Amino acid sequence: MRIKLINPNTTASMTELMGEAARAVAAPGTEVLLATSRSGAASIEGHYDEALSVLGTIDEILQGDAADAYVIGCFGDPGLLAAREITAAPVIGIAEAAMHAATFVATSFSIVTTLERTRIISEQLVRNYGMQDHCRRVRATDVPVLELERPESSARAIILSECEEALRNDRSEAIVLGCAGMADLAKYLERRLGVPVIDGVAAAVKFAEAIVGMGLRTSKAGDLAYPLPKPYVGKLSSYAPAKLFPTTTLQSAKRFAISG
Ligand code: 2AL
Repeated sequence: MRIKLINPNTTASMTELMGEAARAVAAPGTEVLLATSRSGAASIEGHYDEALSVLGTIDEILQGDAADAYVIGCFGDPGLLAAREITAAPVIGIAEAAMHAATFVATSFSIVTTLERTRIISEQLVRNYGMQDHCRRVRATDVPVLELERPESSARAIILSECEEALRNDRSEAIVLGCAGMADLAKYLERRLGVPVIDGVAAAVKFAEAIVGMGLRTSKAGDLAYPLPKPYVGKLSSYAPAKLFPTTTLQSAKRFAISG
């Protein structure tokens, strides 16, 4: 099967790092296609970065490369539900995948993320995904996303120390890494900490394989139906659903709107 791993930020070196983590866990029959967003921010560290990243992700999904599933490789899961609307192929976000994976191997976990402002985004996701009973705490390290890339940075030591704090003080039994750019740290941290450390990129790829393997597709019976046809104007006029999807596809969306 073909899984397209989309990095919603525009830093290609981070896509490569995520690709290594993905390919390390992918089954022999899985081809991981890598895509770096062609529009938007170099790193995603806030609501504005997230909102503007969504078009780049949509462009990659509409590329037409016949992927069996898509992974959105940013811990805010930006545009996840919009992405699920525009394709029937499963779309997995790394934050949702990581939190679910954590619950299979531990009763409780802490998320260790980058900046304070992204901590707040992660806390919103914990609530959205109903993980309040499992996630004991989200911890920020104040490490900017692109700092994770610099070999000479102290990011690794800072993250290790924050994970140790989490295990000491949060009553957590596992760590969820709160940034795709931390994918290469999971095994190192696991060895140092002695508890499961979950990288969402790996988790999302394995869940994508499982969902595709079960023959599941995204439901089009509700809010994840294809977008309703209507005019779009201005800079986004080319994103009008009628310009992107065949009439038959859009008719299924209309049917839901009428009966639903
Ligand atoms: C992220 C991430 O995973 N990639 C990115 O650019 N920003 N998330 C985060 N919490 O820092």
